Amino acid sequence: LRYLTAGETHGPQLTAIIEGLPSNLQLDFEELNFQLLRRQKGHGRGRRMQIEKDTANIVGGVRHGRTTGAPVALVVANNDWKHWTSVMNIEPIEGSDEEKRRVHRPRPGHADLNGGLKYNLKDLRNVLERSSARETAARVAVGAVARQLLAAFGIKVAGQVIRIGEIEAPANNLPVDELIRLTEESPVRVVDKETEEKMTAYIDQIKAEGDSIGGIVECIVEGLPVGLGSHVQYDRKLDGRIAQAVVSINAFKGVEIGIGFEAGKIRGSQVHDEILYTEERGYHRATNRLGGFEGGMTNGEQIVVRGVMKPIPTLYKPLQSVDIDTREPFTAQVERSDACAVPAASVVMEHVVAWEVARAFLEKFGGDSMEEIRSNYDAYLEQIGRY
Ligand code: EPS
Repeated sequence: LRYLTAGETHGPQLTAIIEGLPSNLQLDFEELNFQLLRRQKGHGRGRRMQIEKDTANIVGGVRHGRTTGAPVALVVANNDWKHWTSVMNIEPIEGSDEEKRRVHRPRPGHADLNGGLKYNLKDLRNVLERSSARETAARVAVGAVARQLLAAFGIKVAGQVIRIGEIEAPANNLPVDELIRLTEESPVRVVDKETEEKMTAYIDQIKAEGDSIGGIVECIVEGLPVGLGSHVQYDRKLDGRIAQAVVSINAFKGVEIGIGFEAGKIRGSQVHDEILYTEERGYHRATNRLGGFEGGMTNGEQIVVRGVMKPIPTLYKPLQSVDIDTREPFTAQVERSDACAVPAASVVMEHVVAWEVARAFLEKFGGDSMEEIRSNYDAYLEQIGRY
């Protein structure tokens, strides 16, 4: 199972191709678009989100609502494109730098300067158009398909915001369905109402000061069997793959599994989860401090992953940089940005995690049709039950 995305933030559309899906996966298109809508919401987003109404248009690999086993191609249109048809034209255009909206002033914290130097591009727009977090709309669309595959086997994915800047949400241990329902009602994707109020006021304050703010998000996956991923090779360890996927989300700087960095501060006896057995639950753990992983494999407990997002580097408050035409210093001016995209990033993280889990799921139970996967899955559960 693999995918690629293409497309620029102000281009006509984002495009994704998913290769390796089984046939006969029934797709719920409304559910797919609901996931895209979730990513667009959240307190702290900028004006662009009033322009976009993301929907996934499937243009290959699906017939009469079901996958055929062929690559699935999908497209998410950019409504903002109509304002950029000349600037982002595929054909050469005549006009001044101004008219082409050429970018020669790299923004600190963005891909601009590194990408310009690396690809030898003197118009940094060629970098920023692709490095923009707009691309995460395509990743959510792809992850939403993976999520439906997992849902067919009773696997659920939830997300919540744990921290925005100085404001931390109190820990909760809610059942996954409850967590999904409650976070959905919150503009900052937290359960606790008092925290929600503090966070929204805090984001407003940051925005009023022309600044931006990051945070920490958590993703939970429930309903997984033991043994997705493997201890035998570095690139088959599922926790490692999830870590890569999470840090690859725009602006993410770190990842934790279970208690994560806390594990470096306390003793082994306080970290490891004791093994229990009952007729009803089979083998399981007394606690889940290791976030569902031992030896790079799922252990049957919930996967718990956290990611940290830095503040969006596009600031109304200018930072010092150097013009690539003159090599003279300047202070960057910005027209449009999000003050905080942590709630949206929480949705993105759910989907990149869902993707990695689905990939490992298909490696374990792989088959060309949903029916074949189902029988492999059932046989494995039976084998585990007998163990
Ligand atoms: C982004 C900057 C903003 C965001 C954009 C990501 O867009 P613009 O430069 O057009 O104002 O709105 O996010 C999205 C379009 C999206 O769909 O999430 C950036 O620089 O990363």
